[in-house]
Amino acid sequence: MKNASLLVAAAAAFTVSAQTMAEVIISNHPGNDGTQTAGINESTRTKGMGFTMPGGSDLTLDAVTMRLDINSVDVAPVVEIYSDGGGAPGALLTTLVNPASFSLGIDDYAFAPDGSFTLVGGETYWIVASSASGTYDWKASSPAETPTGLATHVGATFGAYPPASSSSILTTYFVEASSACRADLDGDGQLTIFDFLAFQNLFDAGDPIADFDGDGSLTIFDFLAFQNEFDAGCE
Ligand SMILES: [Ca+2]
Ligand SMILES: [Ca+2]
Repeated sequence: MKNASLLVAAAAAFTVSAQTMAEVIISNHPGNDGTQTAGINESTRTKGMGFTMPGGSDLTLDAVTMRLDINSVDVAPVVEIYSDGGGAPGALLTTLVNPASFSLGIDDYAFAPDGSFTLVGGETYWIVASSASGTYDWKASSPAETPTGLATHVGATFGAYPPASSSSILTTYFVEASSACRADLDGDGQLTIFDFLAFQNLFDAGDPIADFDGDGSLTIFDFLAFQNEFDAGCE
């Protein structure tokens, strides 16, 4: 009984906020739903919006929220992240997961990565919207509103999939991302004693994730590096 209360006290003492709140890194949302839109269909009309990450640390993508005008409820938008191919979408990196449902009319829809997707500092990415079924409009503002934020707008494209032609229509969206928090080993968004236990398990198993000082071997210095990052918290 005494041991149990000690453990609870220890767990409470070790619990600090990991502060892994999502933040908006680029946005021209909500826009003014002007007459300009990008009409998306299954073949000839797809849309790309590109942005460059700020230099420095990597971020974990939480969601891309897009302002869409849905024309039929059985529409199946496809939203993907592409690398940069010289000012236009280059190579497909990941396909985002659609929201649970769509309803007729204009609304905001969040598309989230399937698992974890890292946005690398300084890299350029393109959001590419196409359709597996049906048509919809990705709303834009008139006059055009350039997305701004920590990330930098690099361009817009339109055309057959994947969209390669430069476009002046800047569709309405925002991207949310979080700091990658390496010390939050169990991924619950908080730094607790369970992250210490997770570290110990990884270390004991010889898992390279436990190589926190990155020297290729697991030593006491990895414990110290983990403890330092844990104490510093996550932003
Ligand atoms: Ca944790
Ligand atoms: Ca090491």
